[in-house]
Amino acid sequence: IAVSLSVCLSLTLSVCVCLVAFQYLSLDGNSLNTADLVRLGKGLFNIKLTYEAEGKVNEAREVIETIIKENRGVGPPLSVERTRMLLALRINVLAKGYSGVSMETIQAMVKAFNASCLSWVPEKGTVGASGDLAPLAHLTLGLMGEGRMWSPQRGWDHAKTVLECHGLTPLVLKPKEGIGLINGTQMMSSLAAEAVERAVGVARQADIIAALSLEALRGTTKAFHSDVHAVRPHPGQIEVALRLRSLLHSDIFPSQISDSHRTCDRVQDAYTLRCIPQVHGVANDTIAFVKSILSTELNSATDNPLVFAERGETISGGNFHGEYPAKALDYLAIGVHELASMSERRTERLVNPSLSELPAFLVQDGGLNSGFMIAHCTAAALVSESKTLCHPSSVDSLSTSAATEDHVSMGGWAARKALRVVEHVEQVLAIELLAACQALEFLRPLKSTTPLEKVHELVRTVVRPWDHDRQMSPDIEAAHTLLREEKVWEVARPYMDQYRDRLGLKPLPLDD
Ligand SMILES: *[C@@H]1O[C@H](CO)[C@@H](O)[C@H](O)[C@H]1NC(C)=O
Ligand SMILES: *[C@@H]1O[C@H](CO)[C@@H](O)[C@H](O)[C@H]1NC(C)=O
Ligand SMILES: CC(=O)N[C@H]1CO[C@H](CO)[C@@H](O)[C@@H]1O
Repeated sequence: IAVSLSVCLSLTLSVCVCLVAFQYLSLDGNSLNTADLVRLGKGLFNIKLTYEAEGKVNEAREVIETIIKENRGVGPPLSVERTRMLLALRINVLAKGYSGVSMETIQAMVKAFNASCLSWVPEKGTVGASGDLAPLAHLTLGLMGEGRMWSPQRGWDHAKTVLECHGLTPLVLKPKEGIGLINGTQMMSSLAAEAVERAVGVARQADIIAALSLEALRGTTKAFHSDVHAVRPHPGQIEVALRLRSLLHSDIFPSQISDSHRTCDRVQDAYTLRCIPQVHGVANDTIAFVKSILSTELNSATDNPLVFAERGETISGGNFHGEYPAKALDYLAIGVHELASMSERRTERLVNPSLSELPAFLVQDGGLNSGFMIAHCTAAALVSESKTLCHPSSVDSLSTSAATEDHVSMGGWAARKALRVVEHVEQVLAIELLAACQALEFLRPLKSTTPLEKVHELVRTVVRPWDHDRQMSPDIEAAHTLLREEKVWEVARPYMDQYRDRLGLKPLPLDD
């Protein structure tokens, strides 16, 4: 049984003098999830192979060919965090025990991970068919003491020097071990893990930001009534509507703003307000679907040939084909992009006086100040770029390797562009967050609900109100950081839970 991926609380002294005590995650090739992979990427944990994994790996050691130094890399290297994720994921897959790589080799990889010695891996250059060959080859090259490597103590240096500094010896590949180390989908899957975890974070904060805008635009909460959603019960839609009810005017959290326009004659808001549960809801469900594909992929043997030790047999199959993660990444981009598409329209409503009945571009002295005009343009430009990036890359395929690999997934590009789309979504929502907070201040002295006022307060700890024009990019960056660190979610969450509690509903699920 695989209960192995538990965070062990024991602190262990690492072999390397540069490191102190570290918590570790156990890898066995079966139970890694996207959230833990991201944590490994951040360097929060060491890796320990489980006892069972060690056994399986040892049994499987046999076959396979050495090819390595082909494929010089193109373009910039992967970031430190992403390289760590790639290495961790590769170890996880080898730990499954179907690749025939020797125990010594895997342990050398774990040691390098523990010491944060990371190979130079090019970001580009995988078609994602026969696995992420080029990136994984570079990952291996560094471990062999060739090319460049990074560690916190040495920075970038010759791989050999970096390894030596940490008391590690360069990996010497056993006969036929090369393929076992480089065939597989770990490059696209580790980028996918980062993309999906960031998508989770931004999607739930998008609900909060949308609620702020709705409040600033004096929208109605009628469309979020539970009866409406009960008759179209997609899980994401139900969930988002409930989140909105818990943030907006209610007996539990009354809003003076909402109360002040109770008698106004508007019965229907624009779709980017009224249809938040429907559109944000499907983004939520798409993310959940992609996550489930990835959790299978992260724990799959995707190399080739596979070594079935029990039967003493190797089989050459096609598990290195990246179509699964590639398709999932394309869906992810398409799903989360819509959050930005909605957000940009709401920002337009906030800055446009004929729609908001607030000062033009959310600034007093409009003649002298351009206010949020440029910020809105930025949001529009990002949304437009994402529309191009959302063209699915996995519908493309080019024949490589003299027509043996005559269908490829293009998953590497799917991964990189999904990440870019997620980043754009974060930035566009950061802009909406600033605009909504600014808009709320024109409605003073009226106050919004407690949870939304707390979000406003949080934003004001890092960004001042916009009274005269100044450079806006530091503000956008500060708001983006709040979202990346999930501060907006953290500040609102206790109130959302309080609301659920009062209604006898289960609290929000804990993060995994
Ligand atoms: C990596 O670190 C963990 C915990 O610090 C330790 O248990 C494990 O043995 C280390 N692995 C190697 C190969 O040094
Ligand atoms: C590993 O990747 C290659 C393509 O580069 C693929 O064709 C092959 O089936 C895999 N295994 C071996 C042993 O080449
Ligand atoms: C990824 C994500 O946030 N998924 C959520 C979607 O909605 C369901 C409720 O139906 C939550 O349980 C998920 O966590």
